[in-house]
Amino acid sequence: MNDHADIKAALRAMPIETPSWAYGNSGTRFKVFTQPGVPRDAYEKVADAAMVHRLTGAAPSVALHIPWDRVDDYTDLARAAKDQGIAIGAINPNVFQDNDYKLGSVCHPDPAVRRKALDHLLECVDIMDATGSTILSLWFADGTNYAGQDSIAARQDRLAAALARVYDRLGPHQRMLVEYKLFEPHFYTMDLPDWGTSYAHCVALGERAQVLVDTGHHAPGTNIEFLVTVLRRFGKLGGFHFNSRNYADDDLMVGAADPFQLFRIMHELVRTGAIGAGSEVAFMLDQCHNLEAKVPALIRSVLNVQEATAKALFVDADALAAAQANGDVLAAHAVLTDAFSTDVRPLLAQMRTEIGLDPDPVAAYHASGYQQRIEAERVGGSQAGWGA
Ligand code: PSV
Ligand code: MN
Ligand code: MN
Repeated sequence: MNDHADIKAALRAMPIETPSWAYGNSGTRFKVFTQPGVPRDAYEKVADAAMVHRLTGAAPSVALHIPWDRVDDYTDLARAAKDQGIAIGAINPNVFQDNDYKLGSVCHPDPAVRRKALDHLLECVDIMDATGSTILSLWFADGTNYAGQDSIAARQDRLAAALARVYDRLGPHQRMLVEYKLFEPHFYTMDLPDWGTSYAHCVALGERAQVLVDTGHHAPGTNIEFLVTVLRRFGKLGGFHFNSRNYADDDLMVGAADPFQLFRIMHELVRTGAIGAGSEVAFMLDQCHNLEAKVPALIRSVLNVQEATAKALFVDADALAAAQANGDVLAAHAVLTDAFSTDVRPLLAQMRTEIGLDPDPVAAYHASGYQQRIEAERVGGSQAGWGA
């Protein structure tokens, strides 16, 4: 009997990174509802991320956001992570929360502000060196609100110049992932609004600059699996920030709003060889858990990614190729929907049992007493940084 050893092996070789900021309090511009037990500092965020990894076996690193996760000694933080079985993942600079950045950061019209932003980006590469991180995740809130507010062309030049300075500072084992976002916080132009602009800057920089696709950062109706496939074709898909959206940058749990879209993305990744050992595509979550408890929400998110990926691995590639070659539209589509309709949960449960994990990580979390312990031990948890 086929026990799908190949599918389980591919999933076991697929790390999914959780973001430190998803463990902290977060909210909307209207209200932050604080939760008991949330981490008070970066060490406690690392501890929660390690718990997610212990239960899922699939989340071996945690992304940091600087300065939200500022510590005195980053080497020590990396050691603490390692002691708990995880590593420090992507370093995310923050060049959007100072008053100085009202008109932008690296695209700001004032060279002094651009310099300040650049210095922070370079400091983040120092933090990569200290923590062993290999990915610098760049998201810029830069943009304008009104036609004529600033020169679009000059801002592109300033952006290119800053990116080049940071790129030159990277070590040979480090890469830079450049994120884009359609709108918000600016509403007339964003300086990196779409994958085309990110792609063009990354091409100009060199092979260690790649595009970061945040699934929540597109116009409604954008075909994300299409752009993912094109980026893969040119070696420019660096990674993902997974989350799901109904309206805009909702940052809900990945796979919640549209699991079929997640499956379609994963299917293109399977087809382009981005799933399994040796993949250069970084799978990261970028979410905010405003209503739901954070650690189990992150566990659920990891499982959602695994489920979508397992279904994509179930696609009968030979049958699909045959149907496509025959121009059999319905048959080709049915190959995909058959795979999407497969209940992969028993296989994933079996995979977990085989590696000594509880088959149901969410239930295992609730049974572990961890939530009760952090609620008792941590008083005055910190805010993720959003929605103050
Ligand atoms: C802001 O839109 C954002 O959600 C971006 O996706 C970044 O990756 C994230 O915040 C962390 O800065
Ligand atoms: Mn993001
Ligand atoms: Mn976002």
